[in-house]
Amino acid sequence: MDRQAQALLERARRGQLRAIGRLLTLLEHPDERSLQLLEELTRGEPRAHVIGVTGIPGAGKSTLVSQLIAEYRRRGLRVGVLAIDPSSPLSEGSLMADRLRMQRHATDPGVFIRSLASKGLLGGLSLAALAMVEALDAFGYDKIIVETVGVGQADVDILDVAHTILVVTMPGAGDDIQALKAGVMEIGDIYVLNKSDKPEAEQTLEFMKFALEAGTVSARHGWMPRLVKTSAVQGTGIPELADAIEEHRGFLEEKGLFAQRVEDRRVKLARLYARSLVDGIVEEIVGERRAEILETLRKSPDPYRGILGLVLEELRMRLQRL
Ligand SMILES: Nc1nc2c(ncn2[C@@H]2O[C@H](COP(=O)(O)OP(=O)(O)OP(=O)(O)O)[C@@H](O)[C@H]2O)c(=O)[nH]1
Ligand SMILES: [Mg+2]
Repeated sequence: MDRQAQALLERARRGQLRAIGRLLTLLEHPDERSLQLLEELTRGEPRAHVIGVTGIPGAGKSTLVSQLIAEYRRRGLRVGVLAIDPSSPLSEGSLMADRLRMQRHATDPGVFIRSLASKGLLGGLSLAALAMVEALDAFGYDKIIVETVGVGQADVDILDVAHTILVVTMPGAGDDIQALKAGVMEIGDIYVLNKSDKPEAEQTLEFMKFALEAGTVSARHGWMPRLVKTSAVQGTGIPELADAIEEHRGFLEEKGLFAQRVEDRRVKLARLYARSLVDGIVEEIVGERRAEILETLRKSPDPYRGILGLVLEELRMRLQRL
């Protein structure tokens, strides 16, 4: 690894937020340098508890995350947050809003917050996010909270490598049954009914209790999903939520699942890395040999087979040189 990266790494290890930020930026793009960094970062024992936060848009996820950060700080823990918005390159606005909502933690050295949008990420969002989780773990953050916007976004498979998944909903709007149908209520370890300060909250809570008890909700590895009600604006239910999260962590550790999920996460990271490298090379080849490809398209009786042969042959050669 070059000197500059080495120096950055040292400062990041000492908890310097700016160094951590710059390091995460290096990890956004899969290349030789980020690969070296990853090797370095994943040498130590993984310790962090990774918490995924998802749920219906506007349910109060970011506000809730901000409250959770405060609760963890009170408990003496360091917190890293990744706010992920896969929806569009136009996400700056909402990301800004998220950051503002969490801004009260901006000057706390025990908290690191990073927004991530798909824009300009060559290797994709999941790859960048997973690499950043490894980094935050290496830098000693006790809790890593990953907030994703929306549910079921195809390219955010970061959620299934989180240790604990929170699904955040809110009262009313008749959205609850929709949410159930959409499978939202199949992935949560903990269901959070936020905005419980609203009058319709009781009814929704009953409905969710029913859904949980009726087994509509599938449990992962025999864990009975918990239901917690919060009001992120009023700050109620937050210690209870943090306790439920700890309970789930205890469950994972007892069953040996805590370490297993770290392994799953690392295997996935390696897979995404490999895929993005191959993708990049294919793009290069198609760009460089465009003339030949067009020629094949015009003249060959089996143009696709021909193009594929051409690309794969070149790919084989370049892979050997890696
Ligand atoms: N009444 C009430 N409003 C809340 C509560 N929590 C959040 N809100 C409000 O709900 C709105 C959305 O909050 P966010 O935290 O941005 O919600 P989000 O789920 O992160 O939104 P997206 O990331 O856009 O999906 C904001 O206006 C919050 O002030 C709550 O507990 N009660
Ligand atoms: Mg949000």
